[in-house]
Amino acid sequence: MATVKYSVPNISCNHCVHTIQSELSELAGVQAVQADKDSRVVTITFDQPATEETIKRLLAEINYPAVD
Ligand SMILES: [Cu+2]
Repeated sequence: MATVKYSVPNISCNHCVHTIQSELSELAGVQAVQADKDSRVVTITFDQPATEETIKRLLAEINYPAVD
């Protein structure tokens, strides 16, 4: 199990937070997702088969690309 934090500058409102949390939660292996509107940071706890790569790919696909 790993936890990562990504800066996601496109987060602008609670709708963004909801979208990110619901989309990422459906990715196999993701255990927990916390998106913060004020800091624009997404914290994700995950296990296999999810990887940083699949998480980042999904974020990019839904128009919330992560910045390292
Ligand atoms: Cu929004």
